[in-house]
Amino acid sequence: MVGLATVFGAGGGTSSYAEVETANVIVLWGSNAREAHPIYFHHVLQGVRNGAKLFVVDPRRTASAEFADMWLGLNVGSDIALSNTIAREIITAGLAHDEFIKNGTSNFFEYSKSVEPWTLEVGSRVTGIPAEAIRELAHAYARANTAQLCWTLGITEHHNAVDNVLALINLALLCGHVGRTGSGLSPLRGQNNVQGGGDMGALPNKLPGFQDVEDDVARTKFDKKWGCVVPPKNGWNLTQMFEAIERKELRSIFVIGENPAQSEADGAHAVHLLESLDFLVVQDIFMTKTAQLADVVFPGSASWCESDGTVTNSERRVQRVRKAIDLPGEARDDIQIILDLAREMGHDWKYGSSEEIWDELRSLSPMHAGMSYKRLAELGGIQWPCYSEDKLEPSYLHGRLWDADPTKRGRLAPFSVVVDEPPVEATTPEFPLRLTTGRRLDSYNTGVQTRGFDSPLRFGETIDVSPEDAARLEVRDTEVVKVSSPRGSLEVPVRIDKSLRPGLVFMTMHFPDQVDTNLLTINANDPKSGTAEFKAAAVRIDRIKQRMPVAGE
Ligand SMILES: Nc1nc2c(c(=O)[nH]1)N[C@H]1C(S)=C(S)[C@@H](COP(=O)(O)OP(=O)(O)OC[C@H]3O[C@@H](n4cnc5c(=O)[nH]c(N)nc54)[C@H](O)[C@@H]3O)O[C@H]1N2
Ligand SMILES: Nc1nc2c(c(=O)[nH]1)N[C@H]1C(S)=C(S)[C@@H](COP(=O)(O)OP(=O)(O)OC[C@H]3O[C@@H](n4cnc5c(=O)[nH]c(N)nc54)[C@H](O)[C@@H]3O)O[C@H]1N2
Ligand SMILES: [Mo]
Repeated sequence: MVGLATVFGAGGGTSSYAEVETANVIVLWGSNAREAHPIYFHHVLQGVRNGAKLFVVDPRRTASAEFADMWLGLNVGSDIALSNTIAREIITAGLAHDEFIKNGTSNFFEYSKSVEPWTLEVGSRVTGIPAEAIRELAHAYARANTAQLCWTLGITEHHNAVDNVLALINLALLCGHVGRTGSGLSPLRGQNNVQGGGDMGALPNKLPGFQDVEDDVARTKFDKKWGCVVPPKNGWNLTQMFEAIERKELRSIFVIGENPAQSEADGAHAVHLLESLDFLVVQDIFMTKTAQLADVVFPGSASWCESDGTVTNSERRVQRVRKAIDLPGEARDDIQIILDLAREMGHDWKYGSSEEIWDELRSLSPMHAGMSYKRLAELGGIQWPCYSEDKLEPSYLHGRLWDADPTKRGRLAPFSVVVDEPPVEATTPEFPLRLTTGRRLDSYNTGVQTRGFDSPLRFGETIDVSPEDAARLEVRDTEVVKVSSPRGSLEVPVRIDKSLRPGLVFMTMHFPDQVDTNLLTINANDPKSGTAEFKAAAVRIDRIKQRMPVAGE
């Protein structure tokens, strides 16, 4: 969100799902949508059936890559090098969109100078991708009439996450692939409502509707409505909170719907910090590992199918959700628990229904003003922005940048000079393997919601290793090995996997009770967005015992 907000002023994907189905070129960059966003991937496949060329940029030959016209298997953390190389190739081949660059963007000169050293040869050496493949992606993307650039954590879970995103935005600006039907930039969101959470102000520097906390005019609107004084300074993001606990500046935390004891990088350290708090409150639908550390647990808040309200997806579409089943036992809606707490703190906020809360939001957040419950139901969801009840805005954002009238273009979109930087932790002779972590189709995050029932799909944690590394280490499929990083070690079975290149190993974070992957990950993060470098740690694999010779071997 930070990268998009920096360039365009709004932290949301610029296109709609329907546009993906009509694009000529689709690039999945650091996204394994086949496994992590299967619904979105259906739209991608529809696009492919309609003739789109699909490129996948990922260190692993993922399930998504199996459907691609071309897979670009880059070295972990070399995305800026790749983007800068593509940009230079587009510029030198005369394929840049000169008219859009002139009318809709700024800072092109500085940017074009900065990518000058990134010849195909240099780019190929740094990324590990053959020069010809880089050239092919560059030409296809630049020549396409419409193109979609989609990314997720392969881009954002790095210490230079924001620069990585800016590097991708540069390519869209260079080719005019933003601000018009069919072309756009799509960061795919993690949860069904993570976009909505941000839109509603669950960010340390934003009020609902992306209004700045530090904007006095915006903030006092909320002061008035809520009858209290909203703190006038930006708060801390998750990573900054953990740093503040370490400095003993933050002494209590209220966690709602998150399991940081198992999802934070460098897990042993994170648990130690949670234990050091004076007061920890957890509100969750399950008794998580974080809840077990808490002083107070609010159990049984309602899950999404038991509650009434809205969710907002990756294409900024606000949709109604309705209670499908009654709350079990004494479970209560999250909002009711929060309202009770507010009352104890002296604020008797009365809302008769989720619609009343929504209408209050509409009165405070201009980008939601036109979305009444009635209209949301009639239209099956509405994308933001939607300023008035009698109008719909285009399905894509930033069309102003193409306006024939220069006075209507607003702030032009700046190119960003971005510098290639390797991951914080280099591989060394002691820790010679690059560990990257991520997801599998049949499990979800820390497993809280996907364990605990019988499923034929579910399998436990493994460390996925290339056939070459397995042979070198003399480890067999399913053999339990010891994996160590500078922060800790664990034992896990090997899975020999052809999708990995030598030197790269992969684990998920889905089975932390069995194998706590985050004992290995590094506590480095992007100072601008706070995202941790989950995608790059250095590890070693040791055999636990001498293998017994097998008869006949
Ligand atoms: N089945 C399932 N679906 C999920 C989730 C789940 O747990 N399970 N979680 C949800 C959540 S919270 C999120 S945020 C999303 C995440 O969705 P994704 O981001 O698609 O999932 P990941 O597997 O974490 O990472 C994506 C890819 O990044 C690649 N990658 C690693 N390092 C690099 C790099 O340096 N450069 C590039 N270009 N790529 C790299 C990995 O190989 C991986 O294939 O998924 C959501 N959907
Ligand atoms: N190694 C490694 N670690 C990672 C990542 C990675 O790629 N690699 N990815 C990171 C990312 S992108 C993410 S998003 C995090 C995810 O990390 P978390 O968000 O900490 O993990 P979840 O398992 O999704 O936890 C969600 C919690 O919300 C609860 N919950 C669900 N519905 C409701 C509800 O309606 N009300 C309430 N009160 N609670 C509810 C669930 O029971 C669960 O305990 O992990 C991060 N950690
Ligand atoms: Mo996520």
